[in-house]
Amino acid sequence: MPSSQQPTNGAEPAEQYDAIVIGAGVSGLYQLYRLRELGLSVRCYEDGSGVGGTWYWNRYPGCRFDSESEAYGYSWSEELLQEWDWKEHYSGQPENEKYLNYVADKFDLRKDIQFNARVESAVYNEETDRWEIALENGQRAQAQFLIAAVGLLSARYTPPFEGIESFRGESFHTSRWPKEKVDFAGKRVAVIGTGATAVQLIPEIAPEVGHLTVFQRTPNYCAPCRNSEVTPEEQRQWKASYPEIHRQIRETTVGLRHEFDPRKTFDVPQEERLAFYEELWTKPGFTKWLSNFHDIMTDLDANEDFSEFVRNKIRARVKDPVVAEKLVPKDHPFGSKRIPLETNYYEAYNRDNVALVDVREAPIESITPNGVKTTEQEYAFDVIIYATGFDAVTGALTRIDIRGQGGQTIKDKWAAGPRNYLGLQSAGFPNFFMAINSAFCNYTVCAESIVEWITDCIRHMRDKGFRRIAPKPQVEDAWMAYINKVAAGSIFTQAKSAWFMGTNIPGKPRAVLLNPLPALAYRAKCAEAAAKGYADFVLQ
Ligand code: NA7
Repeated sequence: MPSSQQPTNGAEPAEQYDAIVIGAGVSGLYQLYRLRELGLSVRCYEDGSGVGGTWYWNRYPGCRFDSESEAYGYSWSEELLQEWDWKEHYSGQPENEKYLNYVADKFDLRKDIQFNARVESAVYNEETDRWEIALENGQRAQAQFLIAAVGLLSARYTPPFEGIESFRGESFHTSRWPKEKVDFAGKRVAVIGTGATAVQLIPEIAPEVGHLTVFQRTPNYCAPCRNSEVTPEEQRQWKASYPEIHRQIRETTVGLRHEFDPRKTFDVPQEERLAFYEELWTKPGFTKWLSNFHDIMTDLDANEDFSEFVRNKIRARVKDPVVAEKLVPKDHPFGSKRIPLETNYYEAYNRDNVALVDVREAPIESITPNGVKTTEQEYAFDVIIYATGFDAVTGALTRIDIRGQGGQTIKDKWAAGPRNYLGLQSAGFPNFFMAINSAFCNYTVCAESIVEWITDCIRHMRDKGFRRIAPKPQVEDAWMAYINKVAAGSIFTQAKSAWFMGTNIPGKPRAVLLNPLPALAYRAKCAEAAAKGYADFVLQ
């Protein structure tokens, strides 16, 4: 049980814990489990009314994994692995939310989670070495350790269109989708955005709506998902080979069951290359990206060879050549923005009730009481869906008033882009950890290793009697320089607008938000930092 500290101003006493975890998604649930296992008193605060994080909030039609289901589930409980049956190879949101609820129940995690609890501020008290947390409802709590498991894509972004509040119909952001089914029958619907979310949503609702208008700014290279049901035999095979599956995904570049081909694109003769591309294209999931020639991520000419292959695949699927050309990406290399996986996405544009508006030709000027007004015309709608993405990685942190030593806020410190060491801690913010998987890596496998690193670090501090830990500023500077150098050598930095670089949000500083290191190399750096006795950190 937590203890309480009596305030002097008559307010409710602040609850006392060893550790506070913000967020009950994939990382937060596991962090809670591991810290509790360590014997700490832990409180988890979750904004939603249930567990699941991404899989709680993003309940729009068509939402599903882009990772293989058997590679996404937690790897740390053999019992859980044996009990859970994935129904589809790329499991849908309802199942994913069910899975995380199952985990919460199985490990009795709910008793330490407070739902509908949004953390407003977190202030480090240098005298007590404790974090003082305030929730939006006025409740307060204190803990030695604060772990933000707030997700890398959780701070939703809605463009500040003029007149947005005036719209008389219904409007939704895809990441705050209602729990009740939205009735689209016969309605005039707008979707703004064509990222991974919209690409999953559009083909699901197109047959249901009266008319759908898609407002596209940047077309993407969308690749077929090729989802299918898991057969009993596949299920049996997975359950018999999880240790092997997990060994494999811990060794691949991005923690999935794909690995880049060691050959260089132009070392392979053209005919053989095309046959290889065709073969990749028939395979499910990210195979076309992550089992491709390795130099497509570093060599622009190699990348262009495959980009053109994908463009032709798009052209072949869209009947109207004018629409097809609008859907073909030409201003960024394949993989410099997240590759959406799709099922019947391009075919949606062959329907009579679906229209595409290129907002680069005619930008959206405003939202009106009736609909959307571009520089060319006004469109009337009953429903507007904002599939406009997230203030990725940093947004969920800078929206909380987090203050470290000397009262410095994370927002001020990161005004020109995030500054951290290993993505785990930021100098000047002792005992504050970020359990956010911003590595270019399958969510769960990397999230688990991050949670385990934080847990080991806290164990080390308690064993050795340290009260605070924070990275040395010069180590943080060197890490940031290193990450930027690695990113500069990849195609990550090439897209005009991508959440990888924060360039999807007007005014957000352009910075490397997604760690460009291969997952194995990133985890090795984290392990090395611990193995040298946390020498890169100030321990007091
Ligand atoms: P994304 O991938 O950031 O996509 C957001 C979309 O919204 C994208 O097409 C944007 O165009 C578009 N957008 C943003 N602002 C505007 C304005 N002002 N006008 C028109 N269109 C706009 O978010 P998602 O939710 O699809 O996916 C996020 C991640 O979730 C995904 O990568 C997966 O990892 C899971 P842009 O491309 O910026 O030109």
